[in-house]
Amino acid sequence: MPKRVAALYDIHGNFLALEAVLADMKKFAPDEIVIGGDLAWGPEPVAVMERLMSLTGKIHFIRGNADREVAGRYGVGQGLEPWVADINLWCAGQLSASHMDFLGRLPEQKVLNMDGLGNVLFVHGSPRSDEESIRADTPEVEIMPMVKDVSPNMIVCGHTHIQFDRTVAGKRILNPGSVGLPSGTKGACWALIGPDIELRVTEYDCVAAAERIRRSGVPMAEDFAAHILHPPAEGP
Ligand SMILES: [Mn+2]
Repeated sequence: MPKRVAALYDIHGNFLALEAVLADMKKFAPDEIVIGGDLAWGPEPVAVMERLMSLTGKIHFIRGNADREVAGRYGVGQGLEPWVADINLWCAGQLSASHMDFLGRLPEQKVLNMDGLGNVLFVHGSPRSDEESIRADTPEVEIMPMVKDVSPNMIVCGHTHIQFDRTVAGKRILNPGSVGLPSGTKGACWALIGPDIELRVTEYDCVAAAERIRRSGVPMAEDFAAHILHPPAEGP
């Protein structure tokens, strides 16, 4: 059987969305899982970290910008917008030393050899930055310098929270979308990779998720809840 990998990106502390994807994923029995960064920054950092750190099997974690920022306790002094910093420091305050240590040690990239697809590079933002955006409509001329030193023919990236699958600048570039804070889609977005590519949207109880978010104590809880219930068209 060809290897099949589940790619779960941008969970952003949405515990019920993560649970829904993990349950849906079981049906496909993927051989390996890639958790593509931005794990904890959001309404339920502790529950999400506990769940992720207890997963068994072949799990590869890569680091998102938000993981770097939470682990480093970034605030406005490190360049975060005030509202991002509020949430960031609240998350850092919720997490245990072992959660913070885990986030602080994540590698930036992972390469997996996939039957039929060759080597696949997993990153959070772009191959050269965890906070650089590649979108469905990013012009080829902008993408070319981001991928020029990449040897794999396929790149999986996240960060912008909207699914796409496009071939540009000589690379197939896939964004699995966001598990916890998707834009343009209601549900929890992820991807199954190998040998085909399947962009999936797992429906879950967004009303229950919004209720948990309101009780979480996270700053801007109402905005998180509104995002889950009525996803904006545009990604971050
Ligand atoms: Mn990100």
